[in-house]
Amino acid sequence: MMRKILFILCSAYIYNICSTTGVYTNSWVVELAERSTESVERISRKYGFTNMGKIFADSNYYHMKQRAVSKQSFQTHLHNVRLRKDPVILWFAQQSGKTRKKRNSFTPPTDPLFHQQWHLSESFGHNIVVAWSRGYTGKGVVVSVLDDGLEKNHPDLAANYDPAASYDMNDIDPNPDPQHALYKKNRHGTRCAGQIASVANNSVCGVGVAYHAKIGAIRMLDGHVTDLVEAKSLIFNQQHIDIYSSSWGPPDTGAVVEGPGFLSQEAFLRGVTQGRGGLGSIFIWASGNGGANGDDCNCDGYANSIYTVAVSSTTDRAVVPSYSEPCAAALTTTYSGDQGKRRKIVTTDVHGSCTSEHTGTSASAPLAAGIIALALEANPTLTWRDVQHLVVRASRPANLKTEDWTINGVGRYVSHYYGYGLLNAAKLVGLARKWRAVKSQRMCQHEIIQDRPLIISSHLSISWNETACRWGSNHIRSLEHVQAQLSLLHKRRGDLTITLTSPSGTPSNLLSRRHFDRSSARFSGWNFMTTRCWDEDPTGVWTLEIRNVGHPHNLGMLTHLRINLYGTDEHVNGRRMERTMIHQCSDRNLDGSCRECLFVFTLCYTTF
Ligand SMILES: *[C@@H]1O[C@H](CO)[C@@H](O)[C@H](O)[C@H]1NC(C)=O
Ligand SMILES: *[C@@H]1O[C@H](CO)[C@@H](O)[C@H](O)[C@H]1NC(C)=O
Ligand SMILES: [Ca+2]
Ligand SMILES: [Ca+2]
Ligand SMILES: [Ca+2]
Ligand SMILES: [Ca+2]
Repeated sequence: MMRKILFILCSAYIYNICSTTGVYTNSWVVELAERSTESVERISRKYGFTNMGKIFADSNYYHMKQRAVSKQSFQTHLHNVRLRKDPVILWFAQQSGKTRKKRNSFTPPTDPLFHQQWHLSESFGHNIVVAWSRGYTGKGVVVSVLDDGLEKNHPDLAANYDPAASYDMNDIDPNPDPQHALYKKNRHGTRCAGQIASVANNSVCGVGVAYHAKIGAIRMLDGHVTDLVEAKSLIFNQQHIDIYSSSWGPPDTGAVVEGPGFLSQEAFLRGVTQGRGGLGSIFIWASGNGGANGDDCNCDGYANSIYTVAVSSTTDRAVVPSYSEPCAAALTTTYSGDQGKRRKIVTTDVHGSCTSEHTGTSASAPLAAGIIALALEANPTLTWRDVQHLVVRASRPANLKTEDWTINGVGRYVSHYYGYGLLNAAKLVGLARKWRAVKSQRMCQHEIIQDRPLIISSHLSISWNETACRWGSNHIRSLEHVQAQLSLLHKRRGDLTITLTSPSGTPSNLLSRRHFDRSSARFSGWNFMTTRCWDEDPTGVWTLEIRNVGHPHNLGMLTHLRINLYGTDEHVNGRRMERTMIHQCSDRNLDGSCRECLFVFTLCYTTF
């Protein structure tokens, strides 16, 4: 009984069933003692078989189909007990599917620059080739790059170009082709698009991570970027586009605190609630290139939005690149370029060419978008929050170097520079297939400091005992995002650091010192966000600490602190893993349909 329930849970997402392997079928082969037509008919009637004919013309072996038995059954049918006792039946065998693992026949793409795409190669740990060899290449998934345009006739992009995923918000026309000025080459969007979905095996450049995905672009950075332009871009054709890849944001000077305006906030909200038929648009975001300016991506309201997946970078040497900025909102990491003459990313470029010079967190977001496209192919029913849960689970510290790795309250390594680490494509698609959707999002909100302003001198520490709305309908057992909404004033904003520590002892640097931020402007209800407590139980004592690490005579005032806990009442990390049986497509046709399908025992989440 339990097994059957497990089967239903786990097969809920399976949409290709083509053959039976590893389970008993409704076919029997029966050897009869008598050869007459009458005796064959009699046996058929007696056991509810349909006679499908002889196996070998010169034998008494008959193929019988049992109508009353469901096509795939976990146990040899009770019928077999009766068949065994029948004197007319000499021998029989209920046919069971056998596991025939297809030999791994994957051949790497033949594109001339593929061997230079080091970030795709197996030795660099994104495990993209493994995901490809399992048949996931982005088929049926639509990605759009929000940038400075896309050269839609580029020989390595044209075949995957999707006009329905494209628009020109700068010139208000459907053609997103980049416009070049003498002083400004608008090549960024074309480079990012190539990372995601440049065509495989066409003798041009290299390949995209999701080389069978559809790719479009919203040209929106080459003009006045207004709240309206951003909002229209973020919700453009949201029932068609699955993933929006954005490698832009407020200036990375290390002195700016800025986020989406009124309309863009609405667009994000409508994206996650209405996009993809209500499953939610997937917004992938570059965490920012302000590393050299000491910037912190928690001062970037796009990267630190709960609706975006903030992607950080590492290099081929697995070190933090100089441009990379840390923050508690970072979720995952992909490869990008290193400085100077060191290796960068090989992709498409404008004027039909290829480049080996693409870099920055700008290059990391599209790479993550491509990898997540593979996961959406593996399981198109994932919600925007499921995707974040899977990214947390499929990111690994690997060999990424930083002093900043911490183990959080549920035993995961997490870093302000890398989020949960290097995104593993094979792991991501594997988990995506088995993942059971998380319950709808809850928010538990508490006012901590409201009408008793506190002076910030050198160190201000505030602790509170969080009940996580235990007795209400918003009780949260497993955290997703946590926001600390702060209003404060300080003589020199950049001298402040803010740390939030969870009951499990996980520290999140909500704000690091920003040397270039000399402003005395206030944080006015700014949402600092952390993803570092993902899956932790929020119940217990939290501590928020504000430090002035600059001149001790500079004072400040904290006027408001509100805490927003997001998550569900499910103990998500405690979902039991059970062995169970699912169908798995081991080989696909070019149109995405399943050519060869396996029934395999695999680990699966259960509700028990
Ligand atoms: C690319 O070409 C090779 C060699 O012809 C082939 O084995 C492989 O399957 C092709 N890959 C794709 C993605 O078309
Ligand atoms: C926090 O509150 C809970 C429930 O009221 C209580 O059991 C626990 O002892 C409190 N912890 C502290 C440190 O005050
Ligand atoms: Ca145009
Ligand atoms: Ca190519
Ligand atoms: Ca920044
Ligand atoms: Ca985010």
